[in-house]
Amino acid sequence: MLTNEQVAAYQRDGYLKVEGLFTPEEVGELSSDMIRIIEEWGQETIGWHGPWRDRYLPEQERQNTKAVFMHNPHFYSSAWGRVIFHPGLIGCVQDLIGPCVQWHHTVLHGKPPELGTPFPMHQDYPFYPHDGLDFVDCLLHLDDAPLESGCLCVVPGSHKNGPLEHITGSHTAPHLPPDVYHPTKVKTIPIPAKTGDVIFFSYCTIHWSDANRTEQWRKAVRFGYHHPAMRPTGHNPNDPYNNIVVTGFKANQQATGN
Ligand SMILES: O=C(O)CCC(=O)C(=O)O
Repeated sequence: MLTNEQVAAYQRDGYLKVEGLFTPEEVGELSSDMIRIIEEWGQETIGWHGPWRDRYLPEQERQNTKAVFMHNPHFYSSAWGRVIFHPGLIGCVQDLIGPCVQWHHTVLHGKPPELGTPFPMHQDYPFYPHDGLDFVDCLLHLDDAPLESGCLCVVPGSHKNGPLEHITGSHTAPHLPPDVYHPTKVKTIPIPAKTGDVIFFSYCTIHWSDANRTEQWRKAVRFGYHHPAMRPTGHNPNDPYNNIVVTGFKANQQATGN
């Protein structure tokens, strides 16, 4: 699936864009189902709460952004159930973390036209911390995402520092302290994308995205996959931790002694 150069780039930079991984037909079915899911089950919010808004938006916009988040679209659509086994998607993840892959989540980040919400600088690690680093987030673009739509921006190589301390609490979504980590202080690389492109990134890669200031939707769906031996931190080690294995076989290390 991926070339050696692509794998090396992911390991070096902490992200990799694969263009056209999904065909127009594949995205077409997923997109039309997602639009129906949003219309029938979705809810518009302002996006992530928190004091970071003061640092990323002018005053008149701070509480006026729009977002539609949709967890588990497979609860509503079989196309979204099948896609977690998409051979191209899974083949790329296998090249990055090994032959057996466990699915963790699927979530839509929809930025509606005219002030779709921004996201502050953060790692995804604090949202779902696990005891290893082989966790790949995959952002499938259901729409074109030019710069002005608030495309994903990353800090290349930032995954190498591992998990960082975030501002957390009931008042905010986890985010990095803006006095140190802010697009005006840290160089970030925008990754404009086309419909059907997938951006793979480590859950330790620092990223953010700006508001959608276009008249078009910018819908992107994040799939999370990890090595099956990884477990969420803070859970009792004797509790089972299983989820859908999308390729390969999850060995029982205690049973096999391997
Ligand atoms: O969709 C975006 O622009 C940002 C998404 C994001 O921050 C994430 O997937 O953690």
